[in-house]
Formats: sequence, C-alpha cells, structure tokens
Amino acid sequence: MDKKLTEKQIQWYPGHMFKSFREIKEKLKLMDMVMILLDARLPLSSMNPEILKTVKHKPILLLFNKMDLADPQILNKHMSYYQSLGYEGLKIDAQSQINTKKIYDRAKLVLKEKLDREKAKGLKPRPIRTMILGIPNVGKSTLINALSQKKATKTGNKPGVTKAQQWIKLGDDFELLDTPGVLWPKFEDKKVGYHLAITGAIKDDIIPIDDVCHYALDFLKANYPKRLLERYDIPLDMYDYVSMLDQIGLKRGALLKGNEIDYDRVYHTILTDIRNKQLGGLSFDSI
Ligand SMILES: Nc1nc2c(ncn2[C@@H]2O[C@H](COP(=O)(O)OP(=O)(O)OP(=O)(O)O)[C@@H](O)[C@H]2O)c(=O)[nH]1
Ligand SMILES: [Mg+2]
Repeated sequence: MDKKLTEKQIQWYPGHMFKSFREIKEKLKLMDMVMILLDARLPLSSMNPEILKTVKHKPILLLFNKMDLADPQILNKHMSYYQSLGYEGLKIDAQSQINTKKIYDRAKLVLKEKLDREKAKGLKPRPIRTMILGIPNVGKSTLINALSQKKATKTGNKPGVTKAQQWIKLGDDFELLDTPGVLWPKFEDKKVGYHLAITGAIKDDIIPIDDVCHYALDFLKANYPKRLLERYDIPLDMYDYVSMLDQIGLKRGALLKGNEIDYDRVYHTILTDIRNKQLGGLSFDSI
C-alpha cells in the first residue's frame, strides 16, 4: 500500500477491496469482454480509473445504470462523450428492467469481430463470458438478477453487499461473473468523494455527513434551485447553508424540544430525498 495514504483514506479503502481487485485481474483472461456499470447520475465520478486501466485491452460495454434517477439531458451528453472516446454504451434501469433486454445485442456488437472469426472457423455459437464491474451499490447484482429473471444474487441499498465473486449462467446468452464493488485508494478530485457519498457508493460515515450535505445543498442551489424551492420552500435568493438547513428543518418538522432544529435529521432528510428521487432526476458530474 502507498505509504502516503492518510489514515482516513485507508479507512475507507478496506482490505477486501484490494483482494477483490486482485481477483478481478486474475479472472480477466477468461473473459470475452467486460461490462462496466456506471452510475448514470455521475458517469465520470463512478468510473474507477484503476479498473479502466486494468481492463482497457478487453472489449468493453459501458452500462449507465439508474437512468431513472439521472437528469436525462446531462446523461445524454455524458453518453456522447464516452461514445466520442470509442466506447459502446447503453443507458439502463436495472431495477425496473428498462433496456436490459438490449444488453445482449450490444454485447454481440462489441464482440462482433471475435464472434465473426469463430463463426468463420465453424465454431458453434456459445455464451458470452463477461464480468460485471463497478463501484459499490451501482446495481451490479440487480442487473444480474434482471438478466437471469430470478434472484440469482443478493442485492441491497448499501455498499458492500456482494462479498465474493459468483458465476451465473444465463441460458445461451451469457456466463456472467458478479463481483464485489471496488473503489480506488485516492480521489484526486474532492468532488468525486462527495458524489460517491451523496449517491451511497461509500458508506455514510466515511466523509462527515455535514460536509456531504453542505456540498449537496450548494450544488443543488447552483444547478437545481427550483427543485429546492418546490420541495422545501427555499427561496431563490437564499444561499446561506445554515439558513437552508433551518428552512428544511422547519418545513419537514425536524425539530428538537424547544423547537430547535434537529440538524442530524435534516442531513438524513436531504440525503434520503436525493437518493429517492424526491428532488427529481439529478446529475452531479458537469460536462
Ligand atoms: N432507482 C434505481 N435503483 C437501482 C437500480 N439498479 C439497482 N438499484 C438499487 O441500487 C441498490 C444497490 O444494488 P445492488 O445490485 O445490490 O448493487 P451492487 O453494485 O451489486 O452493490 P455491491 O454488491 O455492494 O457492490 C439496490 O437498492 C437496488 O435496488 C436502478 O436502475 N434504478
Ligand atoms: Mg452486489
């Protein structure tokens, strides 16, 4: 491990992620291709640069998951950006199974040359071997369950549900490897850490919740001020962080005895509302 890492960084990059990353590297040679799941709300912040470096010689399909939670126009811009870099991509909602049936055809497109070569040699069609990679909580296991049309692997709305790799056969189409979510040891840009905290990819106790909410409210104020007005009656000319917290506390009745604002409840309200789409589709990475 890099000796320069601070204690805090080591805390949120737990040992099991080193192990998972090593196992991904080991299995890579068995794969025809890899699918990288990105969070549609943050297609840049949710791209693990170490994973990308490791798999870049393999055919890659990018899946922008949780499209239902994203700002559709900004998502489209991000998809065009990745397309301009030469990536094949598809936006999906694994939970409601939107576009998930298109994945097999996209995978065949990504692998066209290899499949054509095999066909020319007279080899029989066979399932595509692929692994599903992505940061914690991005929906890898949900996607596998959607593709297999049964509960083949455990899911949950918190990071770190999948603990080990697991092969799942999906009829004649795919042989899939579900993998535990992995992050990388250092976020070069502080914003990336905030984006991952807001959307639940890193545990809520890693970055102080007050900091995360401060970032989130400033971001919403700058980019989606009308949503704050609609949901919490935050006036368009109110910019001060504490005033905004107080307004949310009053509006939502998050009060302690003596009518003081219960800030802990306000923080949780903000994050829960963002994650549950109570503020509409949001995109956090600007493009
Ligand atoms: N709104 C929405 N929620 C989704 C979608 N896909 C997955 N989820 C939810 O996101 C949460 C995490 O899903 P998982 O499939 O467990 O995520 P994972 O990537 O396997 O997570 P780890 O195993 O922890 O790495 C669950 O609560 C899912 O229901 C989606 O497209 N839209
Ligand atoms: Mg999982």
